[in-house]
Amino acid sequence: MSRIRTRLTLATVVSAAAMLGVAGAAAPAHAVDEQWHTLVLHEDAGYEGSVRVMYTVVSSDAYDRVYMPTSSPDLGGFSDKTSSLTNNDWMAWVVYDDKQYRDRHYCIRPGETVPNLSSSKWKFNDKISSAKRLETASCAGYPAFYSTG
Ligand SMILES: [Ca+2]
Repeated sequence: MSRIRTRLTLATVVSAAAMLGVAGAAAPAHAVDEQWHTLVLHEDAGYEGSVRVMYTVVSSDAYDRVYMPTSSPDLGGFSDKTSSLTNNDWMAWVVYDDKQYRDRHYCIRPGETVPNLSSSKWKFNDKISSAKRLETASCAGYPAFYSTG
């Protein structure tokens, strides 16, 4: 498991938020830019609406935060809400219709984005209830949103 040491300043937080257009999103006010290097679930198509970022803070103080991208077997209040997603992580992720990594699922590789899950290709809008981080950048046999070409 990778551990990422981060250092933030107010300037980097503000610029990252401005770049990502998340000033009004559900992310915590003290969100750090580096946390976006993980899987990001968006409530609306086109990467709009509130977001759920898949990470756990390992430790933090006023200036430093150590976090790890982290799987979730139950998205709780964000379950059945995701309409678009972005994988900013270095590893692939698998998103599942049911909690506990069950039922229909798709894999998203590092750098890939899915702008609208209601596409007839997947019919996966408002379905995702759990998300698992793989230990590879490839989809390793899981069905993927996109073919590798
Ligand atoms: Ca579901």
